[in-house]
Amino acid sequence: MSDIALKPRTKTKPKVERPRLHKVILLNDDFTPREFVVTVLKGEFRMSEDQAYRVMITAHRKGACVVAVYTRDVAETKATRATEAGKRMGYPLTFTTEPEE
Ligand code: TYC
Repeated sequence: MSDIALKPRTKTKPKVERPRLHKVILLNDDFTPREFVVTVLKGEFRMSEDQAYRVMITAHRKGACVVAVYTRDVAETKATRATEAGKRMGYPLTFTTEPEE
């Protein structure tokens, strides 16, 4: 009997992909005061007055604006906190998240 040692023909592919990033998106509404939107953007997303104003006015004019991208957990936590800040004041202010392509 011949003992032929065969090499295993499977290869393990190292998986080193970066986690997908998720966008936080600000939605426009007719009720939340502009200044409040700016305050929430500054507080939750560490934006300057100028950056926050630009994001707010873009959402106001176009209906929505991407605020920032984060890993999924961070995006969801920030969107929830920012939406709740509006809810506490009785505003319908809404932040959503979606994965980047
Ligand atoms: N549209 C609001 C107003 O005219 C202001 C606003 C801007 C609200 C952006 C939400 O995401 C928003 N008072």
